[in-house]
Amino acid sequence: MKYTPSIACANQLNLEKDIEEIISTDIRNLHVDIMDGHYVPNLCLSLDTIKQISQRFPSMKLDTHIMVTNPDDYIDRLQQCGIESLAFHVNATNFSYRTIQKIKKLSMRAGIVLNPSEPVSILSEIIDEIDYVLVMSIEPGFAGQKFIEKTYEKIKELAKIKQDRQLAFEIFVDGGISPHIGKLLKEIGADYLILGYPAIFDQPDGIQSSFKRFKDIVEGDK
Ligand code: S6P
Ligand code: MG
Repeated sequence: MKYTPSIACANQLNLEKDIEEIISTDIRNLHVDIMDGHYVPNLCLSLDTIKQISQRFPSMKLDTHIMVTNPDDYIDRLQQCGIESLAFHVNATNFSYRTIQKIKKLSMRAGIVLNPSEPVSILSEIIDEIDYVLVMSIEPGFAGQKFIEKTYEKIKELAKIKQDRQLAFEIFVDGGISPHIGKLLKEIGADYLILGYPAIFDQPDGIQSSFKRFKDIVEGDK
């Protein structure tokens, strides 16, 4: 199992300290949310902040989740920020195939995002083109929401497609993931868990120790 802390849930007044604490675990990637105030009614990290994070912490791979109405406008600039992976919402464009090719051409991993109301079947024509699917287990736009239980069926469906069609795409899950939910997600085929408030950021024992606890539960036998 791989783990990606969502930097939107870190202390926005002291990102550096939280990222240093994340680095003190064995985690080497960060989930970076970008919002435009249109696709979702909220704003999040700016491109300048992302560039600074990438320059200050070159050992960290940044996986970006863009919640924007015009994903193509962000691809070049994010590549210049030093991004490793870029996931856009399938319903934000009529031309997903082209957007995927553009991301890959710039040597980034291409991901596609499914909202809770969207079925896996809408990916059927592009699923062999992408590096990962980011399954939203909450409505995008805000951290701190309750995990939507129907997500489990979606993960099982994706894991079955992977197996039946012998595809290599990875399955990321984003939103409301507590340790026990993470364990269930691992058992049914998720590859990456996005870590937010219920995982490591809103915990009294701090990031390092709550991550250890989280990982022990997800990967333990009990
Ligand atoms: C939501 C965003 C997410 C959150 C994530 C983690 O718009 O895409 O990546 O940052 O949900 O937070 P939490 O508290 O839901 O686990
Ligand atoms: Mg996200």
